[in-house]
Amino acid sequence: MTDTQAAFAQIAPLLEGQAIELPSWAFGNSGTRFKVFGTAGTPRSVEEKIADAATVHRFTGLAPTVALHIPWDLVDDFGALRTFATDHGVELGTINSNTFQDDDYKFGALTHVDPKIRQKAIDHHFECIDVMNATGSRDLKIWLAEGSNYPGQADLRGRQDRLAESLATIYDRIGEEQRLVLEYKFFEPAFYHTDVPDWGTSYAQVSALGERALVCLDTGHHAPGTNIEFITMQLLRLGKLGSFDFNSRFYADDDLIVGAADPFQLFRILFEVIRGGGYGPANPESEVAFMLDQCHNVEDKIPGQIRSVLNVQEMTARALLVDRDALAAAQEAGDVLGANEVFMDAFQTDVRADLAAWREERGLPAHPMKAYAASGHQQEIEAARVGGTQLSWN
Ligand code: AOS
Ligand code: ZN
Ligand code: ZN
Repeated sequence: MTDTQAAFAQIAPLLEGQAIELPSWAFGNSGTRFKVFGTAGTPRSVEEKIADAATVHRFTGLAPTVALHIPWDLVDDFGALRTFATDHGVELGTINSNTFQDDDYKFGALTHVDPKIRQKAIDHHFECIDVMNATGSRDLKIWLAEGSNYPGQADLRGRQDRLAESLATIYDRIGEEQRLVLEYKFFEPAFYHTDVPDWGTSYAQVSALGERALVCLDTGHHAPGTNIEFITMQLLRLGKLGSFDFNSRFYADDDLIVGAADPFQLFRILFEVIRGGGYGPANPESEVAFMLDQCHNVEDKIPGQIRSVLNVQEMTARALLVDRDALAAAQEAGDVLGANEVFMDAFQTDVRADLAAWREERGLPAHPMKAYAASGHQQEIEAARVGGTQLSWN
């Protein structure tokens, strides 16, 4: 046994039960404001999106739940959809609300100056909570596209106060076992100010609500150079990290495959999650949800999602490999380069062969990407899904 194999054997039990939620919209066609390219085999119904998420889970064992977006995934009977998902081996997860595609929300939804429009946006969240009750979902995720484009356009303080009031009304409606997670994003679609631009604002808003209101950290929603692992640490320290929307970015909110742009950043974030007690399988009492929030513009969607969950698993394994005792000793001794070396040793450990063996022991394909390519599944869905209208991410 090599040193790496021995170290991997130690952390292997902690990989058991890792769960990464898939976004239903990742299976739809998506693109930029310039062009949305169609991809053969793209789902034409919510059921086909769920079937695709179930395929990702079948090949990886890592994705037991799928998040829905309302109204994109609106169906008549959510109880039946829940049964459909269970029959395919997955559960329905987080419900995402949508207040960004209605003309009434041009100048805001939960922050709007007009109480009738605010009430309409609140009612939409009530509808999402009804969906959660039918699907058995725990989390209501709120991302708001609200803000302004020009200095002086809006009363920043008034909007923050109205937001607090609207969120309190929504929070009052969620059940004892349910949670509200508030996502922040520093810009887009508004470019001058955003009403929930940063973790501090989200933290202030959810703290005013209560224990079951938490922050959602989307890794693509920060200015370049932001130390996201620091935010991760701080939110865990404050007991307010509810969930991650994982993806990666080079420039803006790119929604690219997690770990693709900066694997080291993903490693650093996951190290802080583990160190802060937020990693579920290692700390069953922890409830930080790992979700993906991605779009696959030019690559096939199922393998895109398989690659994503594997990237998270691989970086989790590497982050678990950090020799915490040696790290603490070096930190306490002021051994700058020694501490850095302990950290980098874990990051630079190649765990791919060990993970392949680990999967095989559990009846999973050793190499899920290769297994999917060889399975013929992509060709099957491309041949079967003709006619009808392919869904796009929104
Ligand atoms: C938007 O930028 C956010 O990341 C949200 O999580 C959003 O709901 C999701 O991207 C689907 O549009
Ligand atoms: Zn997001
Ligand atoms: Zn985003």
